[in-house]
Amino acid sequence: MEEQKKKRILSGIQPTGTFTLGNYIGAVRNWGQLQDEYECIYMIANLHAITLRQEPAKLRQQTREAAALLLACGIDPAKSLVFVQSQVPAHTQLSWVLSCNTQFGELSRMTQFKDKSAKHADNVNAGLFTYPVLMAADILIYGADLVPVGADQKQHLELTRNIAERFNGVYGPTFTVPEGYFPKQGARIMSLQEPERKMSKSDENVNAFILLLDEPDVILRKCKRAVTDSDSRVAASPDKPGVTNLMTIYSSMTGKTFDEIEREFDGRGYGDFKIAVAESVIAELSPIQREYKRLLADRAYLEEVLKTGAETAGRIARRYADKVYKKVGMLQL
Ligand code: AQP
Repeated sequence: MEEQKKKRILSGIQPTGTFTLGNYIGAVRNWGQLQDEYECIYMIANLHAITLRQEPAKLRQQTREAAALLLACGIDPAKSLVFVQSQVPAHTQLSWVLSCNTQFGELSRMTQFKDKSAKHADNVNAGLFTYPVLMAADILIYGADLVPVGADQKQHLELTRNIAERFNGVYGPTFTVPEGYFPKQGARIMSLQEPERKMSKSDENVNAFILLLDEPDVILRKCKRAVTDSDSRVAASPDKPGVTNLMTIYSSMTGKTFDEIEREFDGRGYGDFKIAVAESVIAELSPIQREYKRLLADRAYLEEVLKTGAETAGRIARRYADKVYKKVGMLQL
């Protein structure tokens, strides 16, 4: 019997800082679990990162660290393609053609642009505006079937689909129109200080997030300081966003349901609960941190993984970019 071709999944993460527990629970942890079922392509999105001002030396270091962290979190370069976005120039080449097939009005409607330009009013650059076009290129250039997206990226994926369909309509079938992939587990983790906002690695308040490389005492301190609610009952509810967020974290770490957690902490108050949350996070992150340190010390290996990844990704991407350039009438060399 003919073996069915695996579907191709593409996802990326920006090297804008050490990954948070939110990045891990919402994205990276799931990525490792997809490797056997799908053909996975994981990109460190350093070109996207410079839509906000970055310190060059720090960005380089964070890019290496992001690679080491992805591998430490279980992404196996023998199974998945791992590479750095800027090392595959075809992404930006395709991005230009796609931007000529994207309307100004469409980009103006993107809520992430509105949010980020309000937050960084001193640097509303054109890259921030055209970010979703580069994201469309990242996806379409691999013919990805599926793209894992959180709520905040849904609109960008919809735009990618529109661009692909429009291009296919004008130039003939070229791009696979990707679908969203919604993982079974993949909760949205909120800030520990302002639980109505998502946990973000670029949050100015360091107590708002747990980083994957935080030491145990730091994790314990941040959990203890996490904002909770006025009563002391461990129970999930929309009017208890702080406790609900901690329960989501605890549930993601231990596999326990909300009901089980409520029973476990019945009558025990927040103090015990916060310590248990911290301990569960420490237990999950300790082996990742050990593996991360080992990998980061082996720079030759990391560079080899990224080089091989960029070469393989580059071959796939080049083929798509050539096809597109030919279709839109560029002279071939
Ligand atoms: N709080 C979160 N809960 C669940 N999933 C999350 N992701 C991010 N924050 C949470 C998911 O992580 C993946 C990679 O995200 P990214 O680094 O490319 O960009 P982001 O979503 O903007 O993440 P941050 O941490 O908030 O970065 P900064 O602060 O630099 O903007 C995505 O799949 C995302 O859904």
